Amino acid sequence: MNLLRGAAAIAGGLAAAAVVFAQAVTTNLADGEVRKVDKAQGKLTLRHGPIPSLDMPPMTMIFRVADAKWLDQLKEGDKIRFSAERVSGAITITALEPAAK
Ligand SMILES: [Cu+2]
Repeated sequence: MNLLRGAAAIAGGLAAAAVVFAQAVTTNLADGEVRKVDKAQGKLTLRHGPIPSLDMPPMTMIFRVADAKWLDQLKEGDKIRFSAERVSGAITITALEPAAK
């Protein structure tokens, strides 16, 4: 009986973790508009909205991107949604997608 209860508790814990993860992904996406693409440096200049995960207000700034190949898909004026994290002291875009039209 104790074993069964333990298994149920673990399953419940995983379900709760999945829900929290989904919320975090949704709320961590910030809006951005591409101002400049620097493929040589692997950097992207964005005019971005608030980034709650970094406690950052809207501004225009330069980001590193986790994968420089993403820059091939982008051009000035594109609207995107993205998440950013501090990686080794540099603010880095860790995920991005085209903004829904
Ligand atoms: Cu900023």
